[in-house]
Amino acid sequence: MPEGLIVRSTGDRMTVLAEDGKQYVCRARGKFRIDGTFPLAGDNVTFRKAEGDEHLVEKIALRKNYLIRPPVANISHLFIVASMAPPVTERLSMDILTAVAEYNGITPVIIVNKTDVVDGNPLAEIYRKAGYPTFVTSTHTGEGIDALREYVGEGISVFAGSSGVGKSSLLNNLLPDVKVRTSDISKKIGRGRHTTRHIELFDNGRGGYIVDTPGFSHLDPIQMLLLDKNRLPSCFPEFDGYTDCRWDDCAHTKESGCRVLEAVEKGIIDPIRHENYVTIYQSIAKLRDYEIREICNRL
Ligand SMILES: Nc1nc2c(ncn2[C@@H]2O[C@H](COP(=O)(O)OP(=O)(O)OP(=O)(O)O)[C@@H](O)[C@H]2O)c(=O)[nH]1
Ligand SMILES: [Mg+2]
Ligand SMILES: [Zn+2]
Repeated sequence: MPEGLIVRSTGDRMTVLAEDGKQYVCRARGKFRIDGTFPLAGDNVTFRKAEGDEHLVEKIALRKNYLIRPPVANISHLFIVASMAPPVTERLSMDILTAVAEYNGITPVIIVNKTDVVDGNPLAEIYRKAGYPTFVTSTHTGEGIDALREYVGEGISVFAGSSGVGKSSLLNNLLPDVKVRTSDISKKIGRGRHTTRHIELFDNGRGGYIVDTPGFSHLDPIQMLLLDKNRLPSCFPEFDGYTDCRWDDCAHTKESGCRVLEAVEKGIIDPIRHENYVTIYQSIAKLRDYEIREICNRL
C-alpha cells in the first residue's frame, strides 16, 4: 500500500503527499473514529484506493508527538510568536507554550515580532537566558527575516501565538511563493464549514514544512494537556541545576529551602517565568484524578 505525509487536513478530509510526488485526497477509515487516534496533519500514513476517486487512510505510523490545539503531529519546532507592540503578548501565554513544547519533546523557538514599533530585544533576552533560540523580527523592515529563514530547516515547524502578532505575515515573508496559495485557499475554504480546522503544511524549500495556525485569545494549560505537575519543572530548562532543594518532593512554588526560589531571588531565574510556572503548576495541582481521567477519555 502507498505511504505518504498528510500535508493538509480539514478534519474529515485530508491530502496525502505520497512517495510518487502526487497528492491524494483521502478520508480516514471508519475505525479511527472508534479507537480515538484520528489521523492529523503531519502524520505519516499508509493509504489505499477505495471506490471511485476515494482513498482511505488505513494506518498511522508511530508519532513522535502531537498536539490537540493546533491539531498537528510530528512537530519538530514550535515557533512562539510574540509582540511588544499592541496587542502586547501576555507572558503567561508564552510560558504555557514553551512548557507545552517541552512537555511534548518539541523545540520551542521565540520570535519577537513588530520590532519596528517596539524594540523586541529586552523580551528576547529573557528567553535567550532561559536557553531558547530567539529571533527579533519585523515583517515591515525585514529585520531578522533572513536569519529566521536560515534557521528553519527540516521537520515540521508550527507558528503559534495570540491573534494579530504577525504569524501569517511572517510566513508570507519567509516563503514568498506561499502568499498566493494561502489567500486562494482561505477564499475557497472560507465558504466551507471547516474553516477553523483547516491545517496546511507549507513546503519550506529546505526539506521541511511550516504550519501557520489561527491565533488564540485565551490559552489554558489543561486544554493543552499539561496534566502531570511532576513533569512541569523539567519543562523550564533554566531550573536545571537548581532543583536539589531541601525537600525531595519540593514543588518549587513557595517551599522553604527551595533552590529554584533562591535562584529567582538572586536574579538568575526570571521572576515572571517563575511566577508563570507557579500559575501553571497550581492549575494542574487543583485537578482531581477523575477530572484527569475524564479529559483523557475525551481524547
Ligand atoms: N508594525 C508591524 N506590523 C506588523 C508586523 N507584522 C505583522 N504586522 C501587522 O499585524 C497585523 C496582524 O498580522 P497577521 O500576520 O495577520 O497576524 P496573525 O498572527 O497571523 O493573526 P491571526 O491569524 O489572527 O492569529 C497586520 O495588520 C500586519 O500588517 C510587523 O513586523 N510590524
Ligand atoms: Mg494569521
Ligand atoms: Zn524547590
